[in-house]
Amino acid sequence: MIRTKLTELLGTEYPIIQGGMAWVAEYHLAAAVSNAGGLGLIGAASAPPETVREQIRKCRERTDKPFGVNVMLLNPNAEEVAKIVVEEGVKVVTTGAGNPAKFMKLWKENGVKVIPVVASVAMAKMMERAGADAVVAEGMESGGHIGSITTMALVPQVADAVSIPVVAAGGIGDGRGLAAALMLGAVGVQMGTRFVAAKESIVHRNYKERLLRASDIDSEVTGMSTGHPVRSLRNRMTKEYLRMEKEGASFEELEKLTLGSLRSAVIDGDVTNGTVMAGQIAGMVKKEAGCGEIIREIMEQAEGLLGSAAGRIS
Ligand code: TUI
Repeated sequence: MIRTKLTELLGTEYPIIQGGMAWVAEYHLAAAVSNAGGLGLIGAASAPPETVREQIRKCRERTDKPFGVNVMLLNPNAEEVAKIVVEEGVKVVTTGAGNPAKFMKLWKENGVKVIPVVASVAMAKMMERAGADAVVAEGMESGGHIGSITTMALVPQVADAVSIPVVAAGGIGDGRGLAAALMLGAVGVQMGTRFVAAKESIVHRNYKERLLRASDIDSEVTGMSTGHPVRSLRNRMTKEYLRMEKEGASFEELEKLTLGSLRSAVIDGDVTNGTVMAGQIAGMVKKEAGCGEIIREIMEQAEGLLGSAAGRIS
């Protein structure tokens, strides 16, 4: 049994949070992860605020366990989503791609646990000062919008810098990753890519199959020049994007290439011209499994490793 400050904070059975992935983290997946004993998240991303409300209600119909909402701060409607989360009585919020300080008062006054995703020590310290309950330290192995430091380097530095619990994310896909994260000073993990391949994940069959046949070196980072680096699986879109970036294309030209491209990959299954966001552990995800099976396997492996490690040293 692995009980940590994270299971205590969230009221979950296991110290595993599902990533708040745009388009992917909808209520079927979130409810499945929560029912399996982790913390499922609805990714508000750029969805219309009322859609987020519906998603929350549908998730609640499917689970009586805790679940949360991820608020993506680049979303112009983030403030409305922030209020909906409170109105709907959601207990946990994670945030991504920005600084959630301006929503902190609203959330804290309404008893919402706030767990910002950060990619640097400076942001982690700022979030602690602003009243965050924990932080997710996300390394650049992650899929989607990323920072520049690896999980291995980031997590212990964040753990040293703050007194609130730290959750590790980026490059974690099995029990070895969870055990290692605990060794780095984290109290749990957030995983995205592994859950994209879950049976309950609604991503298009093409997306799932592309992920399942990906190797370790199949992801690329586009958008380094625009200040919004994004990791996704190599395809015609990433090749074209990187070629244009090398030739000094403008932000607007590059944006045109990826407008609506995540949706077209996740929903329409266009894995050639769409954005197939996935982390560097993509090569480790070899089978589609239910969330219950995924979480049980991770917990058993981590418990075994932590037990045997303790037995190997003196
Ligand atoms: O947010 C994520 N991952 C995401 S968001 C997303 S939607 C999107 N799609 C295309 C382009 C841009 C966004 C897809 N994947 N992860 C959490 C995360 N947050 N990683 C890094 C950060 C971050 C970055 C800067 C957090 C704070 C931050 O602060 C900047 C500032 O000072 O405001």
